[in-house]
Amino acid sequence: MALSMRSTVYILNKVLVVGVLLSYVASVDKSNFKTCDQSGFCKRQRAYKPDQSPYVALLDSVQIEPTKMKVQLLNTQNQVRLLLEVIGLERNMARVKINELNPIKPRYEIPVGDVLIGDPKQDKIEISHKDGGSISLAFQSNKIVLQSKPFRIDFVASEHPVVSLNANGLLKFEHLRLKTVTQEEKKEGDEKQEGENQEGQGAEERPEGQEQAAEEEKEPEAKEPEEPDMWEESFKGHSDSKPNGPTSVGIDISFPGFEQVYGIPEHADSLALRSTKDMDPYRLYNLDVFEYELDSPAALYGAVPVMLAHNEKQTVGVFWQNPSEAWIDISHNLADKSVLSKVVDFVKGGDQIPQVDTHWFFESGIVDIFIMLGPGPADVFKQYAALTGTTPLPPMFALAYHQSRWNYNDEEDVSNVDANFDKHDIPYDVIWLDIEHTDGKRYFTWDKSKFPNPEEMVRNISAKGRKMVTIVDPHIKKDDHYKIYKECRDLGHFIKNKDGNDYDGWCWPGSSSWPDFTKPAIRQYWASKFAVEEYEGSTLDLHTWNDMNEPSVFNGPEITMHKDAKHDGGWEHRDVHNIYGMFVHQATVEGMVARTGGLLRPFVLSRAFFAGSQRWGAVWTGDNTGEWGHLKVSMPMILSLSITGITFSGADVGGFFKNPDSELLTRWYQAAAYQPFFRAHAHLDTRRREPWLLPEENMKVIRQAIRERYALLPYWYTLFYKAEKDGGPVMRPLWVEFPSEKGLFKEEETFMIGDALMVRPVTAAGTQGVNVFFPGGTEQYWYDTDTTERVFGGAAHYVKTPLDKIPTFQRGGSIIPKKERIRRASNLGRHDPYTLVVALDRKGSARGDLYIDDYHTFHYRKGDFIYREFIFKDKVLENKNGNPGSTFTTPSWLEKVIIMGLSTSPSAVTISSPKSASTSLGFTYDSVKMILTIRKPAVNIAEDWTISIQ
Ligand code: NBV
Repeated sequence: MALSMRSTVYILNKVLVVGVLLSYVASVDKSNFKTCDQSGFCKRQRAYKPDQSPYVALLDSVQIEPTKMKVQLLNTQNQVRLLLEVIGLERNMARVKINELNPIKPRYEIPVGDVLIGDPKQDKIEISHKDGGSISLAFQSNKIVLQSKPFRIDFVASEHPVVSLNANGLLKFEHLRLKTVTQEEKKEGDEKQEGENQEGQGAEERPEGQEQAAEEEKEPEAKEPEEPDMWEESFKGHSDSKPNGPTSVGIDISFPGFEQVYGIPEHADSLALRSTKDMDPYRLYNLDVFEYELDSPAALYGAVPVMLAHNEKQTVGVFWQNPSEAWIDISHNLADKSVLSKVVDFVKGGDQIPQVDTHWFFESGIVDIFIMLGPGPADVFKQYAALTGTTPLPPMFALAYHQSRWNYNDEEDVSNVDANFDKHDIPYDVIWLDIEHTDGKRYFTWDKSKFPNPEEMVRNISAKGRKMVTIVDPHIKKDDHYKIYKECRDLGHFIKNKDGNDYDGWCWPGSSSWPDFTKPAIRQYWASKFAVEEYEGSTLDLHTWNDMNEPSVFNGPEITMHKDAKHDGGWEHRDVHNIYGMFVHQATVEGMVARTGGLLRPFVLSRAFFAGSQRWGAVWTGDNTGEWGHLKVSMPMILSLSITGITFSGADVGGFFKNPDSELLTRWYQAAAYQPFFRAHAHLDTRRREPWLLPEENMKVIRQAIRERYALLPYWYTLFYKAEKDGGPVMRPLWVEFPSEKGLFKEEETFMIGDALMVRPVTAAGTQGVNVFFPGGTEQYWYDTDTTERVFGGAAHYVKTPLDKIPTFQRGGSIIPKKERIRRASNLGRHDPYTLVVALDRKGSARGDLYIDDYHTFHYRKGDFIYREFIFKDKVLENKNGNPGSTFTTPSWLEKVIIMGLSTSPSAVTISSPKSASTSLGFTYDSVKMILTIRKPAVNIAEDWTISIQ
């Protein structure tokens, strides 16, 4: 009997999904992903090595405006002219844009507001010198030197050249051109065109409204050498039609005086980026890579085209705003000082300086590079934050522990897992439901056989102060009975294929289409679906997880969308690929905010990301594996994200694939308790691994690690509050805190949480102890947070690591606020008392701060929060108000003060405040450990008081 169309589709669907599942069992199938050699533009750009750049800056074309210089660049080989704009920006930044002077049609630029939070504030630039071959511009205390022939630009900060563009002459701008058509192609084309005209669609659609302009501005066509894959290329049976031909843009960016560069996530690789001389370049192309490889420059789920360079004296950064596919080559070299003599007079030192040379190439768009001149790491973070924004303070529960797996099967499973946390006295805040909770992977729906009463289930969870998260992916099942599908189809909300029909691909639900999130109206549509009335079974305690938003397309080229698919405005998917996932995240967050009328802070986790994703919340490092190497790489991966603005990130605890043994899982919990986003998650096929399923010893250690995370939540929360203000990372590489210590520049196993806590998680099996280097020089004290033992900086020390040990050290000179009463969920401890842990420095001083608000609303933006500053000096601890205008109050009081490093036994401890006279406090002093514990000061944490030690 012949199968009906519907059942054939169903079977095909199943086969494909099973196929995909099976492929997850083996490690990455590299053949699914392009090497540079298999990518037309990468190959062309990487091979480009002219003796000398053919570009000349035409100095007689210079136009100078108060904040901007415009000059034409001539490619002396093909006579095509480009327009260079150099723009001075406030806060030690500059912007360099290069586009075609007369493109035959516009090239893609991201609308202001999507990545840039606004038009960056421009600042004065002035010509300070001009001769026949160069122009120098002064801005703030910096200098920009443009040399004409060959064209290059150098940025000089504090008399040092720090960033150079085109110093290696690799600018290669593939201008838009018309295809030279052979007679045969013409005939084929005419026939095709005829067919399309009948359907009323043009294959080579231009961005709307641009046709006329393009006609008028046509440049005389330059004869360019044609290469086979310029107008069409194929990969594994997928052909990419490339109607615009070659459109890539590349240039070299050098960092004179630097030995290390960082950033350009996401790669499963080291924090300090490696030379790519003997491998492929680092690639930025949002991809769903199963069982990704370690120590690899291969692309992963997200892309942030931001690179930092750091040396003992200076930190700089570059951000290339372009969401098309990119590859970046890196080499560590020595540069002749003489080359830079035009730029700056070097007075002392040898003839050569270290230099990192990088070479960037994007598939389309323009050159739009922001140069951030620091001078310190914190300045670069602020500069980048001024461009692309910061992470809004998450609701408190988001910083607590999350329990996930693919899948918690039904309501009973959820309720058992929830109850087991209580039974085993392990706190947790959020339980997650993966794709199986839906009705056939139709997002915003429930599988009613497993989840008959979703709203009640969510309410049962939230009654305990906890939250739930459900997954909502952007692939929409093609099913006429599925509301979201029907609406999107009827409203024309789907991305189109190259022929203008709704793009169609395979994903979890089978045949699917993808809403065009690049269009604001479609984001609004999507956002409206999160309204509680729209999303059946949801409550305000249900939050969201966006997965597969690279987008992942099982049967697409490289498991993603065809590059010739069409977006709003006629742009190709090629132009916007890396930003698509961020728009999904944004639309979801906007929906979560809108459903509460702007009252409650949202929480949305996304797998794909781009520059600016930090504004929408958390990301994670995708489908890692339950192996030690993956635990280890989570540190550099999160650090790379942190320093490029993405503050709130984490890795699946335990590893997504495979079954970690108890030791690995335990060590993973310990590490992740000190990473910003803390969630256990696992593949459908893995054994259950909730903490109580482990041997008792491991369970206890995991419980302890999670409880320690909860105790430190006031510190994490304060750090996130500050990160929203200044864009600084919460989890930081050591060099960020100790910028002049060269020995730390490659360190990635030990890191800082804020400026007060140093952590060195165990990341190898059977580790009996680790050597930890303590930075800050011999003047710097550190205190082991378990033993309170004091360690001197400037040396490495061996720290024993029995299973229950997480090497964690508080920096002398800091004060950390904690809550030592651990509740079942963070929200239940909102009004609990605080403990202050004071770690004295060599002078007997310390400082710290504490941020408090209602944990979940946006009221803090109106000033409804408490910010206290704690200063310990001359044996007096003072609590000062850092937000005097606020009327926000808390019943929380001060339960305990622990002072580490106090060398003399006190005779008395008293507390006084403007409101009450001095009273004595009880205390104990341990003269061996030099620890003073002051018990029950019992004053409100948010009042002015001083504690004095006599
Ligand atoms: O939705 C299923 C999984 C999810 O659990 C995981 O966290 C994502 O990264 N998802 C990927 C799709 C399939 C993975 C094999």
